Amino acid sequence: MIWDKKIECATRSTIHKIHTTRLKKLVSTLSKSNPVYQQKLSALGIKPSNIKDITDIKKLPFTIKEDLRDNYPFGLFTDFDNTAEIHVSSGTTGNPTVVGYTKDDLKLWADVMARTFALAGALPGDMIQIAYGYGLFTGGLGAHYGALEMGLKVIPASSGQSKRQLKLMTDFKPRILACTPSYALFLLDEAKNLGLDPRASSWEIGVFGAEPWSESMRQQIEHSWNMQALDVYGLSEIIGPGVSQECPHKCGLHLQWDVFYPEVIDPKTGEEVKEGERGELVITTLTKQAMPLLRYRTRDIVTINYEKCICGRTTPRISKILGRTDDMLIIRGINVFPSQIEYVLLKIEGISPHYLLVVDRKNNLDVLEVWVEVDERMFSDEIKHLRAFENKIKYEIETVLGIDVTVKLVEPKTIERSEGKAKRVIDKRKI
Ligand code: DLL
Repeated sequence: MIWDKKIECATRSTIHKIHTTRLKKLVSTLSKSNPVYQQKLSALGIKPSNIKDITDIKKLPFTIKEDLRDNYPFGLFTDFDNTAEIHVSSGTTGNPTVVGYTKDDLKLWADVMARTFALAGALPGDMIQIAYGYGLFTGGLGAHYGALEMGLKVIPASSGQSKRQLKLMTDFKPRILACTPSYALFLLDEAKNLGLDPRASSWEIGVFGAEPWSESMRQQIEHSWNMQALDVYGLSEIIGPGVSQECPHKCGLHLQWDVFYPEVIDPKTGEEVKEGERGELVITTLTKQAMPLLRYRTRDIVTINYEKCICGRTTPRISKILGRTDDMLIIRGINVFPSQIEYVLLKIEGISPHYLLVVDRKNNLDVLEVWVEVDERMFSDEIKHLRAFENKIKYEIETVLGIDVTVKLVEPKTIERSEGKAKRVIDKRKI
């Protein structure tokens, strides 16, 4: 399947029926096959027979990232026996967030990613360079499955190795580039260093996402590379990339709502906001099997628009991500929670519980510096011991985060104390 006109251009009443049938089935499955959901539903006195219409979704409990953490690793799975693939993304403390797919889920992923590429203007037979990371991150493989489904020619370049990326582009002439927007900008500097003319590149379409980016970044990418830069949004818990994607009209990201039912709520009250108002995006996966999620609170702030788009699709469109309701940072496309770093630091002896994360963007690449205050006893140690200590902390943090960090040990009482909520992050990036 390339794109699904019947679904993507369906009338409201058709979609309403699909939503209702699917929600009923989902609630029935959850109440039969998952103890965590059984408990959540029975705490609210909800039985599957109470669900008569999709609007009844409001009666159902939310699911949050902490539910995944508390039931690590597979407690939220409903069909572990038929699980075929497992990915992880960042958790808030020691353990990562685990997500799983049955073979049918992988087919769903391929389908929604094929719709994604079609939205961006890709045509079967086009060549795509996928420079999202392959592996546990959902970016690379999700894009890969969708590209195969659509009949694209795939270059599975994965992330990094910029010179090689540019050589692949120059020699093979792919029409589409899929990577984080900051990497598209980073490649620009590399191209200039190599004496290439970026405006002459073969890339015509960019499918860029996994991190926030502004209109000014879009303009810079489009102008410098002479290409269309389109936004793709998704999150591992829901499926990975493939939740929503801009079409070339660039008036919001079309959300695949026949399978990912959206609500936009006031994060404080949990009530739905009016159409067009900012709120937290909540998604229910209506058809996933291995690990479906009920009313999952994404923590991403958006607005939503249900009007038909100029492109003809009737799928609702979310705005670009306008912020987060928590303190998650995205550094080089990787989600980082300050609490993950705190968790590591608190287990190391010789440091005080005061730290500061300084994030910056140098040559279009995110860098993270972790300032750690050592205690008095440690501070009086020899310099060589301090270096070894710095390396130990660096190693521990990098093992959990999966990205390079610089650790800077600072003297006791250097990091500013706050009377209110401690300030743990200085983000100097101008996105
Ligand atoms: O980033 C999935 C993905 C891969 C999306 C490739 C697009 C392209 P996670 O690692 O679980 O999954 O991170 C999900 O990243 O909740 C957002 O806060 C943020 N995010 C993802 N796409 C965008 C975007 C993938 N286009 C988290 N704009 C989400 C802003 C984004 N933020």
